[in-house]
Amino acid sequence: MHKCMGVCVVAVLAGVASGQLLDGQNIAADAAARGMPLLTVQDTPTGFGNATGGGQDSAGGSELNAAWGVIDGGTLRLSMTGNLEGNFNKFWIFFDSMAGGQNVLANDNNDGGFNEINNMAGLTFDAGFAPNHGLRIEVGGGFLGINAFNLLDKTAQSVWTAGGPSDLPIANAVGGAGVSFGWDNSNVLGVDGSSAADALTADKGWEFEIDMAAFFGSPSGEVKVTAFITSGDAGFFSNQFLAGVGGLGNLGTDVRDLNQVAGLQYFTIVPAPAGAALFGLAGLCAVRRRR
Ligand SMILES: [Ca+2]
Ligand SMILES: [Ca+2]
Repeated sequence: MHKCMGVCVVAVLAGVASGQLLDGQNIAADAAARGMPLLTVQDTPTGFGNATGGGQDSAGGSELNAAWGVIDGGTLRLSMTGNLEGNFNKFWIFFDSMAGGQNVLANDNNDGGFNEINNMAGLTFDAGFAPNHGLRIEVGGGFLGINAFNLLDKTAQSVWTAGGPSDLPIANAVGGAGVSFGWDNSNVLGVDGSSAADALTADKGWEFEIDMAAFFGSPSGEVKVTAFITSGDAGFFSNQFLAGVGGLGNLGTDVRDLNQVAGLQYFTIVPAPAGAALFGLAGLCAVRRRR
């Protein structure tokens, strides 16, 4: 009976947590409550500037600090801490979740914006990573946009648009392509321009819940992810990648093959263990109660 009580308490807490807002805040705690393990931590000081003002325009810099994720039934949960400078620099998230895809980015993709993605043509991902879909995120004066793109049929659609930094933070947004999210762009913690030691102090950024059937067209057993920030035209690469580039400076215009960067610049999101599923725990609790 005492064992059962422990399980019941966990199930109840998890049930409360699953109803929390997607607000881009308290990311580590919310990830823990949602059963999302920490998957990768930034190992590289930001070469794109360290924002210190706390405004939603992330004035002065961009960075990616850490990522958490889990596949919960047909939902891909992905949270990342960091901030994106409000100067139309681009935040790219690429997903490898199914057969096919582009280990080397083609030159005729459609990102739903001005096709800046094609300024990355020839970018070679690590062996074993061939993305099939992605997200393109930007914010600047008077505009904020998140687009979903499909590298298999080379189409794109809008997830969300808004008027710029003044419309942030955004909480519990239900956008196109099956993407729900929260975004708080005011992080001032985490890495800075000289050290990555404090990466895990950042607690604001992005929380995504992606309906895998709607986004990918086909649910998958696991999803590999790479996330990174570029210049506005995507012709210049920062050094803010998840997984990290091991302390390198901005990759700039020269590095076009991530096999030449030590380690893997992607991380893998896997399904929640069956016994840890929220409703599974609740069910176990109910069964034990009846005994
Ligand atoms: Ca920082
Ligand atoms: Ca590599």
